[in-house]
Amino acid sequence: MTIDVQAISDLGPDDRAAFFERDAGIEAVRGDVRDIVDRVRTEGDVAVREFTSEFDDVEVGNIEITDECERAADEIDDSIRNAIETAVANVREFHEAQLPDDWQREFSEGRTLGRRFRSLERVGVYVPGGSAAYPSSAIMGIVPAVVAGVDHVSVVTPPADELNPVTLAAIHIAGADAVYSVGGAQAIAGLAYGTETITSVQKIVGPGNKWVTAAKAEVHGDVEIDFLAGPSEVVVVADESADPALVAAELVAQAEHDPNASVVAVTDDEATAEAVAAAVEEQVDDRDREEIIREALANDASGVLHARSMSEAILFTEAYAPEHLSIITDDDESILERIDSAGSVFLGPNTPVAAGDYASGTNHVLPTNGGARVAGGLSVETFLRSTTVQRLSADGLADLGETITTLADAEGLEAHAASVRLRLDDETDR
Ligand code: HSO
Ligand code: ZN
Repeated sequence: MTIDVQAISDLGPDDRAAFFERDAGIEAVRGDVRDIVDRVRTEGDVAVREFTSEFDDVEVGNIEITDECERAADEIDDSIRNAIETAVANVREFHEAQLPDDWQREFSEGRTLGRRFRSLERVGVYVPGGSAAYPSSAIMGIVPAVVAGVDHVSVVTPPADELNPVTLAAIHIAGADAVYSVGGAQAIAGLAYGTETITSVQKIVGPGNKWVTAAKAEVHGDVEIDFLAGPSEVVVVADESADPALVAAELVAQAEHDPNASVVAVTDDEATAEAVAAAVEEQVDDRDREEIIREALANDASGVLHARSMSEAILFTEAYAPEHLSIITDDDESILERIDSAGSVFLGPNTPVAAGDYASGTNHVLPTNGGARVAGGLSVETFLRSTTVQRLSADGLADLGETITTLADAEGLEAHAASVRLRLDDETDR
């Protein structure tokens, strides 16, 4: 069998750990990445060119390729241009709906508090290249930044003898301000610290390979990052009403991303479990990326699991905290109600994960490796900072005076208390 069928109740501690403790596999490259980052930080463009020659085997001419992207957008086939524009429009619309309003409210008499939101000024988006050139990831990283109002969006994407024109066009159409032909850890270091050519940024977002991810971990602290994203994951929760071919297609689709992808189907119906595994077997042969898919399906963190009840399936899913969760059951909404940890959820048989990967409007840059237990994916908020604002009237301060001075005195911060008493005394003098 291409993919294992197992009962959840038969999983031993090691099997469970394989499912629940996925990791981005960056530790092994941390040392090398630190050296690359240090050299780009101190030597700038010279180091960028040298690493590009060493790792990408490209002697890069101009590091900046902003104009090439504009040209690619002009020259691209209409059908591709239209598809990019539709995807951009849907992603823009969904992210515009996320824009928070500034607000102020009087919580009690004379005590007005509020929040305001302002965009970051300069951000960097990593757009993967190579065998996994993803124009869609350009859209997912750039559009929310533009919607948030970021002044300057820089993009880095790995060089190649022939850059992928669709990726370049998508970068331009999504609205990037500057584009650089550099990838890997050297690109992250360039964005973090700036070089003669590359403008430094305040925050770096976007998925990449383990070098990119390790570099994001390395520079974090000097710059903000979104999160450390690993290989793609999907969990499909299915019941006996699900068409096994659709469930299988979801597993096979995300498996084609990466030999380390993890793909899981969980069902409370044993016959469905067997049918899903059989459908996977049947579909894999027809796929272009069969080899990658087979490797991903054979992962310890991939499988078709049979649960004794839907509750057991839900508990498993919750513990797994998948990047993508597809629910193909009779009562998908009630199952959704019981799940808190998932990056993005796809409800019903007509909602393939590929819809969110490309064009429905939600973001596909999502937390992996259980990150969904504590955080969500890219959104407009990724590119905003918040500020709190307050005003007290004389009466508002008088009402709070005792509370503030009591706590300040208890902390031994007499000057804090004095700053309040001074105002209260002033008030009684008047
Ligand atoms: N499923 C990937 C995103 C993607 N799929 C790009 C196709 N292209 C990670 O969410
Ligand atoms: Zn995908």
